[in-house]
Amino acid sequence: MAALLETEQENADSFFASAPPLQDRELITSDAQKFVSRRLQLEPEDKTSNPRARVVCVTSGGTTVPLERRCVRFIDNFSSGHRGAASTEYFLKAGYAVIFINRRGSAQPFCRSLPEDPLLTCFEPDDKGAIRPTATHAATVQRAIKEHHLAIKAGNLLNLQYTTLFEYIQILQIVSIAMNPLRQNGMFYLAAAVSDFYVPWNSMVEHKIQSRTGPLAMELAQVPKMLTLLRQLWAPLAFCVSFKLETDTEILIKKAQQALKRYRMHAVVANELQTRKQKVIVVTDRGETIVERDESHTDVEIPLVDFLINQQTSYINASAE
Ligand code: 9Z3
Repeated sequence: MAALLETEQENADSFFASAPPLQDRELITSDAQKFVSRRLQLEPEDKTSNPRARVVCVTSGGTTVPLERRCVRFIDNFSSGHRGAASTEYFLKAGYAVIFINRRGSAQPFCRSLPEDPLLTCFEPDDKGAIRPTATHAATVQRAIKEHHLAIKAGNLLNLQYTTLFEYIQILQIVSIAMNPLRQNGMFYLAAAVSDFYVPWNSMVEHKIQSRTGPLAMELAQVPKMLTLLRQLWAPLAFCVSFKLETDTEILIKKAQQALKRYRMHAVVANELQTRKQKVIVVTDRGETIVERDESHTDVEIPLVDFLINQQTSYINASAE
């Protein structure tokens, strides 16, 4: 394990050394630190079973991999951010504070049932030219706006956005280190679809790749496995949940079990691309638990978040013994 950590640390060091500097690094760091200290000061009576003492970092959406420094083209993936946005709502409902690290333009909490172009579809001018929600969408719009502002005003939701893989990893590191003082009351719920391959910044061309030079051959480097660093260095006592996505059901559970061991996760949520909205399998060191949405087709994130909250409670209680 020490050798693995050393290798991952070296890979990560070279990744961070060559990554373009994160814009607003100081602001993100101080926002994350302030958000965590507010929770630490809440001091609920019973810290072990009270979700109001807890903070979850939910990562959501897909990272882009730029192909040029002055980026015209990039590699992207399918993730819509629905899982992360829905889960954020259910964690907030359960009393958690949420740091929502999400891809710019991906699904947002409380806005999931709005149409794709909400501003133009949900609002219309009245006779006097004032803008009002349309009758069809008034209730949904009001709920979304109210719930969002309530969560922000109460200091329960911090929204941090990324686009590239470079931004994502740097923000995750900042947030993890800020969450370390929460100890077992911190949770990581890593639902973002993070690229496995990338073009290192120091080998990336500056300008738009020209098409007249013919077919393009590129070598992509492997993204360092940040889970090892998160678990061992950045926030070693936090409850850590990663996600495993496969399109081949045959290998899904095996890969999730491997991830559980290799990265010392507390739980790995295994999901298959086509059925991810109906069913997931949570792999822990006690075995596999199938979690499905109910007959009324509500979100699978309801039972999933509930299950993981209970797992974290057991983990906190076991650590207190
Ligand atoms: C997931 O598996 C998420 O559940 C989904 C959610 C991305 C499938 P949507 O955003 O979909 O609601 O459309 N996330 C993790 C995927 C991932 O990249 N995992 C890595 C892997 O499988 C491990 S960190 O190797």
